[in-house]
Amino acid sequence: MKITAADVIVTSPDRNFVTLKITTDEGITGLGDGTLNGRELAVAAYLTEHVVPLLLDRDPMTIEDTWQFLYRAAYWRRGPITMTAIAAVDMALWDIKAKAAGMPLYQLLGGASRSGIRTYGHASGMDLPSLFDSIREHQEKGYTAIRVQTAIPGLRAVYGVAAQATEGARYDYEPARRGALPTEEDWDTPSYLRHLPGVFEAVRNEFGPELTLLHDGHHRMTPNQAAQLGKSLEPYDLFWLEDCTPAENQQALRRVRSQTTTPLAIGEIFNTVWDYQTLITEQLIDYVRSAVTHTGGITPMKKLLDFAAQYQIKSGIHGPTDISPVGMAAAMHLDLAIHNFGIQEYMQHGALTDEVFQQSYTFTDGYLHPGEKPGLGVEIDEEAAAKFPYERAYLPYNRLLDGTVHDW
Ligand code: EZ4
Ligand code: CO
Repeated sequence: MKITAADVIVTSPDRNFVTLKITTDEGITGLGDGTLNGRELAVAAYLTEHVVPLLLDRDPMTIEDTWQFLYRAAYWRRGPITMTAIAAVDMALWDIKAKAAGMPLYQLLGGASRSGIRTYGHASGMDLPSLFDSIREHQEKGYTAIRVQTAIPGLRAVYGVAAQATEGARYDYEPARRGALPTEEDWDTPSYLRHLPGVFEAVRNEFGPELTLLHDGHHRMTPNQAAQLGKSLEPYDLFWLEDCTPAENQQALRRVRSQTTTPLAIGEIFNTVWDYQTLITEQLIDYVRSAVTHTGGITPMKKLLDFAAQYQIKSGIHGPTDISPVGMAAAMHLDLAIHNFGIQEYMQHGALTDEVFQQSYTFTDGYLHPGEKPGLGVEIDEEAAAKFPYERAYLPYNRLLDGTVHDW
């Protein structure tokens, strides 16, 4: 088999997505997700200008060799643009191989290790009544695990809180906004550290001990602040505290880990196994949060998760709406196959996205399943995609009360 075409499809139903479609001389096609929120066209250009010419005439069955070739031959290694572009190729090749085998991809990854993929959704509120409503809405949709984000008194707009959107649709569905410039949010860590434990106490009192609760710190704390927060949340039995410190400094987690038993998850902005080397070998985290789309695809994610498994660290694959249905399907096939599955983030895409991407995955009683169609199980309607041209969109950013730019 030979690759005869590779096309980059940029579309913006509900939000921007970059999709690589690889076509073979035997008529089998494969799809890969190359969406990097707020920097989509950089990946599209990397693919179109630098990767597509290398793919033509290659054997699509040589997935490992193609991955190593794209990673090593570029000379310039790692980074989100490169690793997202390589991920798009890797997913598309796995899609082709599984279609050629006539099997859903999870069968090629070792077969199902469980009957369904447990998910968590995102609840948020300006105050306790609106937060409780949001949690109940998620329970009604079937979720048994819920991420809780809340407004902070005195702050105008905080990451992950729906009703604080100054413009555009529900914030918890899409932090990136279409518009000329990024939205500015504000932040004050001491106010947050004072406010958050009371919110979790109220949620526990209202919903009882069995509801699984998570929280995302979005890289905003120092190691000592994160240690304080982890300790103060211990009575509320979190499934995980996510991204408590900025991701670049792996050693920072030693301080947090030694001070609290609150489980720690990290990695949605990581893009290689090297970003986890200290975290995994020193067992400083409990969950790996990488996205298949931003970490070079299914091939390196399987290796990363197998490495983590040796240290009793589980998966918590990133699954916000900025991962396309193709990238979500790739995550689901891995989730079903690996032994050390933890939980899958699942926010659900909008109706326009579902019109462009035809999916075979299902969501029942809080569990996803990738379905039984050969390959990834997702196809793209290119005519529908063409109706939604790219629109520039930026993620927001964050300033402290004195105006200093802070981690977002
Ligand atoms: O901010 O996907 O856990 N999920 C998150 C996400 C990220 C966005 C960035 O594109 O933190 O909401
Ligand atoms: Co996060």
